[in-house]
Amino acid sequence: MLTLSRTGRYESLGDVSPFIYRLETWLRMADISYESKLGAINELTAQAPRGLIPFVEVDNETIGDSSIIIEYLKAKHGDALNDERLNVAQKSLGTLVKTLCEHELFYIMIYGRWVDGDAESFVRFAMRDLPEDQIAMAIEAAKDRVINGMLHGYRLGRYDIEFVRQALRDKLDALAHFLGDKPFLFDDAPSTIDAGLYSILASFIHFPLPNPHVEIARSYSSLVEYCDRVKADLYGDVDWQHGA
Ligand SMILES: N[C@@H](CCC(=O)N[C@@H](CS)C(=O)NCC(=O)O)C(=O)O
Repeated sequence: MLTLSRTGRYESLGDVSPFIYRLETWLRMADISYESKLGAINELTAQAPRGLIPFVEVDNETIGDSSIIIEYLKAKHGDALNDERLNVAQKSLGTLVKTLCEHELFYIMIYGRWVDGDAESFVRFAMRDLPEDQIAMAIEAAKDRVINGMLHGYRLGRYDIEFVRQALRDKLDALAHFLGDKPFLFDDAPSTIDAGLYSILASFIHFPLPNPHVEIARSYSSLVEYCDRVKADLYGDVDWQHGA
């Protein structure tokens, strides 16, 4: 049995980490069974190969990185989503969409949660198990690591909020264009690219704390329908209010 370490559901959000949610979504799309081990985000990153989540335990090995894990499982179980049906143009678009989702949109999402939104509420929400006397210190430490470290390093943190909001609109315009009115990015069945597309879009659209990025994303009706449909199809068994 494969064990997936997750941070757990948070109201309407699948996981605080869009990369964990990407992998979990892919496992569900591919119908590969798994058991979950829940942990706080800092505990999980401390155990993870490269310090990055997700990681899984499978075949007596610990494997990290959602893409490496998916490739491992495809080699083991076969191409359950039939990614090989895609032609060269579709595969090339898939590479671009994957990069957009895992890099630009990921950092824009971080900016939305930490700079454009209320970072303190987010930290309280994500670290809800932390005792109250440790919260203030955790908030300061997390802000320093994320805003001064990660966002400054990626360069997005050096831009003002309107610049980043427009960057988000540009990315969502492009994704809504390529999705069109199809059920999934390429046709009427999910591919591996849809797992990542869904997980990052849902990280905005299904994010339970309002912030301007969430509002922008929710104004794209086709993207909202896509996220709601994938969630209903794949996560129908989850009790979103109480489910872990
Ligand atoms: N390419 C990796 C990216 C994973 C990643 O960036 N995970 C974030 C959480 S969403 C993380 O572990 N961040 C910890 C850090 O940056 O120190 C994958 O696909 O798994």
